Amino acid sequence: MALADCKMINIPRITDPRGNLSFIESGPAFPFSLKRVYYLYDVPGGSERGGHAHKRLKQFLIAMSGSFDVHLDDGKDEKTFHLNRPYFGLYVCPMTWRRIDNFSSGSVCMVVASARYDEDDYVRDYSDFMSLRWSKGLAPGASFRPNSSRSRQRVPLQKA
Ligand code: T46
Repeated sequence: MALADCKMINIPRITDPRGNLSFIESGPAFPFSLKRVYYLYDVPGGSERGGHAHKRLKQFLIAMSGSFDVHLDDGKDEKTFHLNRPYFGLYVCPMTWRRIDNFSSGSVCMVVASARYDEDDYVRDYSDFMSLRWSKGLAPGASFRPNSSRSRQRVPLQKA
């Protein structure tokens, strides 16, 4: 459960002169079985969403329309993904702190999730997140140390 496990996944795309079609289904190519879908829309310019982690929830974020940035942090490293195509999704694994900002006008962020809504699954305080990350079994990799230097990476824009 480190940042390296969070990654962009291609969504199948059936191109058609009538309009393209993409689909997501549970199966070997998808990292979890789907239980819930929700979406953020009508997001005012300058808004920030997220600012929390999930203990167990697995999520897949897709820019259905427009674009936004997803900043992920596993307590050691940070990575920013720019989502701007409905045929790429970002898999966010459990115990990853996320912030979403830089929403373009009219953007829609759809989230496919592995479980129903459960407030107990949220970690909404960053220091609680770090404490949990340090507790046995949740540290992101054997080399994870409190004072080790953090890496910051910006993942390049997705091409059309
Ligand atoms: C995440 C980002 C991308 C529900 O009642 N049911 C739901 O399924 C969800 C997702 C939320 N809610 C309620 C809980 C809060 O009273 O909706 C309210 C707003 O939720 P929150 O402040 O958590 O919204 P975001 O945009 O900060 O975070 C949401 C998801 O909660 C989170 O899982 O990763 O979108």
